[in-house]
Amino acid sequence: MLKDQLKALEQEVQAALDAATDDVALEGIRLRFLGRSGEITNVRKSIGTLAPAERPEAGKAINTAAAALEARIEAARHGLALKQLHERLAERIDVTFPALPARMGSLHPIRRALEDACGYLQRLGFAVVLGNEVETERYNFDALNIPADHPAREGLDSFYLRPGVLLRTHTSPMQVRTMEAVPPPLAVVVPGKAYRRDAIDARHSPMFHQIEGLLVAPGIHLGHLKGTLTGLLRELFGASQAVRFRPSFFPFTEPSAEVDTTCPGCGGSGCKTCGGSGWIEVGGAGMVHPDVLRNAGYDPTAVQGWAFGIGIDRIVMVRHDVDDIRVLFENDPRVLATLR
Ligand code: 2NM
Repeated sequence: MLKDQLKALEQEVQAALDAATDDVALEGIRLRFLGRSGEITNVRKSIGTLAPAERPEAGKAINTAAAALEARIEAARHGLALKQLHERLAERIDVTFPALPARMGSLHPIRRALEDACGYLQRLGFAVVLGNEVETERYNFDALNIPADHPAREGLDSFYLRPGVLLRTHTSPMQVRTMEAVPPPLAVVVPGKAYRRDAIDARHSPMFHQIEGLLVAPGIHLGHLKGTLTGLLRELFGASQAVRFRPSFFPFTEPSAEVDTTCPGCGGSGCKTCGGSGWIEVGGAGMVHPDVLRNAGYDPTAVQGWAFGIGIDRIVMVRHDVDDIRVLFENDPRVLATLR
């Protein structure tokens, strides 16, 4: 009776195993027959209905049957794994299939603008020099005629590392150092980072990029400056750029001017980028102050010079139609890749 029952279970299990095609089905079978509330458990419960003398024999037979079921399921599991392995081994791998293309890096748009500007000025004969971002007050302020009580000299506007030493607020200190090191005539351009304690917003960053140019030789005048800047801005924005000077004041130049160029967004007719004026401000410029030449060891009665400083970040924003400077410093490669 019990024997027949167990025999039938074994056949049932084998039929189910023969039909199973994956591990999930096998696990289902195991639970159905050997699980806590499975068929074997049901048979075990029926032991209570037998005469006590028959019970040990019955228990043994059930254990044997359960072990046999377990073995069949395990064998089926093994057979299935082997079958899957053979299927995978029969897959063909095309070793000539082209690999995924490697993702190319690219220069940051600020770097590209710096290189475009320096490249143009180098072709005019300017030498590119780089300076340290940590400077002394003497080169950052004193040599440039910036008075001791100037607001920029207070810790409020500049990043001081210790008294007398700060992150440069412009790249001009390196121009002074170059004048000290090299006699006139001199034509240098200093690209690089500068630092001011500005709160971060869509138009300001405490770290920004500049290019400053300096030309010193006998007889140099504002006409050369305007011509050079016009050529530079045409290089950066296209052949129809014009340049406009507006009178201004800097301690290190006299006369001084703000430098505007035709708004590349509208070609001068007025748009959102230029606030309707048709012009955008790109920097400042002027004739180097005689005191600055003298401080650097040059004779202002023998040579004259002009200098300019342009903000590269603003130029990149206009060039690539970016309205928030932070986009340029967050450096999400997916965003930068769109700035062509
Ligand atoms: C500017 C505007 C005007 C400037 C002056 C000098 C130096 F070292 F020759 F005196 N370098 N750069 C200068 C002049 C910078 O930036 C808005």
